[in-house]
Amino acid sequence: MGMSNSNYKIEKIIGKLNFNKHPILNQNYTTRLAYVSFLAAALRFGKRNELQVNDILTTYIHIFDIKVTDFNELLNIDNKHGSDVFIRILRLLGFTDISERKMKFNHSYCSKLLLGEMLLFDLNESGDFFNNIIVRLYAEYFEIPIIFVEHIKALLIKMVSNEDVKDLLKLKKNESFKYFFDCMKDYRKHEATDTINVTVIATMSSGKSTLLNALIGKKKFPSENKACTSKYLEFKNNPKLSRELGFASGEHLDSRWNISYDEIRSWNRDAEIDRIELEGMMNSYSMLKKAKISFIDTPGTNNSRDNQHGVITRKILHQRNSNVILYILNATNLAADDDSQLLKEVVKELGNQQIIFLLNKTDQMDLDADDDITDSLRIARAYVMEHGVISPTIIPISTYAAGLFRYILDGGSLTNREKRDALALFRLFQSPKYDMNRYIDKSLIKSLPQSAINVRSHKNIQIDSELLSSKVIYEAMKKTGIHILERLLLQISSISQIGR
Ligand SMILES: Nc1nc2c(ncn2[C@@H]2O[C@H](COP(=O)(O)OP(=O)(O)O)[C@@H](O)[C@H]2O)c(=O)[nH]1
Ligand SMILES: [Mg+2]
Repeated sequence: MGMSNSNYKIEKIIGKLNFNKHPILNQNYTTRLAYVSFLAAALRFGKRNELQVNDILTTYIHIFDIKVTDFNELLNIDNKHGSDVFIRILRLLGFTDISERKMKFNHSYCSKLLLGEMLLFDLNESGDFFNNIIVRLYAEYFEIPIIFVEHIKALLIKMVSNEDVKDLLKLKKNESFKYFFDCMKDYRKHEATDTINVTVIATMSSGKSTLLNALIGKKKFPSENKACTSKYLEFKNNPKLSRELGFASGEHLDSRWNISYDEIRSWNRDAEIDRIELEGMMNSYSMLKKAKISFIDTPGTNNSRDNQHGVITRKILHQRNSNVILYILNATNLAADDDSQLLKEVVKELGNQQIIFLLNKTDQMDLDADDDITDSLRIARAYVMEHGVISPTIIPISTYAAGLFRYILDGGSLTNREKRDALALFRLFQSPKYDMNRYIDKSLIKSLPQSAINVRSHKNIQIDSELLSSKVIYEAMKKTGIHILERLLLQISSISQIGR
């Protein structure tokens, strides 16, 4: 059973709730295990597919600190035998005197909370419940009166539709639901704060996805040569979220509480998905990691085989929703026809959006031979100004090097090819000529916020046969241009936050 439009929005709310303060965390191990086991039984009989169920349970097991072996044993119980399942769960948990334990569980704080949690997972946007058989049997088995079940349902509906339930929560019988309410409140507060929207625009293969990955400091945006992105893809930074959420929409709806890069890639290839939203934490070395900031990748406009790309990009441009547009110019191929066409469209739709130009792939320039960044910047500047941009900010950058250095710092894994490239780029950026800071207006650099990240406690990191100190990698990262960009973005985000 898949997701439908009627529960996609609810799915998003539940997915974003922070379960790190779950009241069950104060209970002993057996109770926590019992709680997850009952929840697992309900989820497996609910509206979610197996992947989604396993994904949700992984989160609970992790947060509740449950041993995977214990949990697997419980999962082997099949659900076909109705309420028998509860007896088996209790027995497996070592409750020999079942009826006594049943009474205890029934009168505990947990049983009602659990019922509420099972119902929450069962709720549809229209205020209906999926009518999960396990939830019904659970209420029967633990002798929870129908009236109380209905009462909880009504309370949950009110909570998710943001109605005032403060008075209801004062009632003793509802006290366990205060936790849901607090989670929901935190979620709403986070959603209500303004976000800085950063949109990346450039022609195909200029390094849009590579840049976004470098800024986030994690591999999130697929950079694929063949199936290049033809979707709206957004990453929202959420510093409080310890999981990585993914939501796909279009003909095919899907969601994950812990999304993997492989899953993002397969969504990206899925023709029935046209929008992917990711939410999680940025790299721990990022200066923007505490900002409410969101990054949007666009497919560009110049794919002759797929004009859908142009449609999506123009739509985003036309909405003028971005605070900042990052426009990537290719240092090795400046002022191509395609680019000129795209830049014209961007300038036309700029409005109040701030634009920052990036001269990318500077690592591919041979600065020991004839290439010269100062020259390229001059040409780029003239080119951009010809298109009507007055005094443009252009930052030379190597997004590929920046990304690799940041993944290494954050303990991310690299492919063999990336390791090889990282070592070569690391050597390249030792040369002062490749320090991008040299090519940027000194007064601009001085006006930017300083790095608050302190790499005092540096560690040694092994890459192939070489051992490098994190401090040295951090210094190399600063030369790639990414650091200037993030400082600039931090400045913009703090100014627009003050302005509100
Ligand atoms: N050497 C080098 N390669 C880069 C850089 N940025 C991107 N690339 C490569 O250019 C190709 C296209 O990058 P991608 O991010 O997928 O471009 P997009 O189509 O604009 O999203 C990939 O092979 C990247 O590895 C860079 O700064 N230096
Ligand atoms: Mg791309």
